[in-house]
Amino acid sequence: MGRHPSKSVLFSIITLACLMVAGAQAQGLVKKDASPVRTNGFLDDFAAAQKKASVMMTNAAETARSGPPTARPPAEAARERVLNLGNTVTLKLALIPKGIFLMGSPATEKDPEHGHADNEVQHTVTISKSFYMGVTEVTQKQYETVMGKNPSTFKGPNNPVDPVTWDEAVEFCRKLAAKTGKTIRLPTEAEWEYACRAGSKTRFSFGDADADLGVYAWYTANSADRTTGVKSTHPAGLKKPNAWGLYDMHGNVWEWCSDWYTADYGPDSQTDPAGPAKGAIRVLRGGSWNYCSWGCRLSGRGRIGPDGQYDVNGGGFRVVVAEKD
Ligand SMILES: [Ca+2]
Repeated sequence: MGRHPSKSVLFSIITLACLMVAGAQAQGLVKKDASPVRTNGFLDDFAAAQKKASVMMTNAAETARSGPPTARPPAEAARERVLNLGNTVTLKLALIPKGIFLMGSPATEKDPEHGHADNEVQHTVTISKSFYMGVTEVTQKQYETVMGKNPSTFKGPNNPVDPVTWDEAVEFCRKLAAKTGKTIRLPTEAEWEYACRAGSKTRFSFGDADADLGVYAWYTANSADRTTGVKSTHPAGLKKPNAWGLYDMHGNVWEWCSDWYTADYGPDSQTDPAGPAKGAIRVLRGGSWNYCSWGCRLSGRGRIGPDGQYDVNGGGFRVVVAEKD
C-alpha cells in the first residue's frame, strides 16, 4: 500500500473515521483496505462532525493554538527518566504512579456529536504497579535510531512515526529493551487510559469542552497547514501536556496498546487487565490528526489487525518501562 492517499485509501480513511463515530456498532476487523460497509448516515454523521469541529476551531482559533511547552517544575522533573537510544538521541519518560480509576465513560455522557459508546462500559481498574511512560509518541528520529528505517508518511525527525504496524511497534520495544537492558513494552489499554486520565474523570484529560481540545491536541480541526490546508501529524510535544506530563495523548497519532480488542471489557472490577488471551484485532487509543473530537476522547477505542497499518490516518505508539528498571 502506498503512503499517499489514493481515492480508495481516502474512502477507507472516512470509513475508519465513521467506524469510530459509530462506536460499538463497528465490531469487525478494521483494515485500511477493507470494503466499506457503511450507510450514507455514517458518512453524513462524520461530515457533520467535521463541519462542527471546523466551526469550533474558528470560534476558538487563538485558544486552540499553543506555543512550546514551558519549563517543568522541579518536582515534575524528578519524576522523569531518560533513555539513551544512541547517536545522542534520547527518549524521555514520566513516572505514572500506581492507583485505582474508573475506566470507560458513563452511559449518560453527552457529546456534541455522539457521546458514550457501548464498548466503553465503566468499571473500576486497579493499576497495581507504578510504571514509566514515554512523554511523547515515539518520534521518527527515535524510531530510525533503533530500527534503522523511517516508514513515516509525514516526514519530520520530531514528528511521531506513523504508520507502523502493531508488530513493528512491538519489535521496536524488543530492540530497545535489548539495547538498554530494561523491560520495555507497549502499554495495556487500561494503563493507557489511566495515564491519559491522570486523575481526571472527564471526557478529556483537561475537562469536557471540545473548544479546549486544540490546546492539548492535534486533531482534524487544527492539523492543517495554514498555507496549503493539508492536514498532517505535527512534531510531538508542542501542545500542552496532561497533569502527569504526557503530551499528545489526545490526537496527533493513534497509539497502539498491547491488548487484543474485545468489544465488551465488562462492568466488573479488574486489577492490571491486559485484554483477552487471544483475538484478531489490536487496540489503539487517543485519536489522531485526522479525527474529530469524539474519536480523541479518553475512553474512545480504536482497533485494527496487528499486521495492518493505519496508513495516512496515523498509527503510532509510545513505550512503557517498568518502574524498577
Ligand atoms: Ca496520540
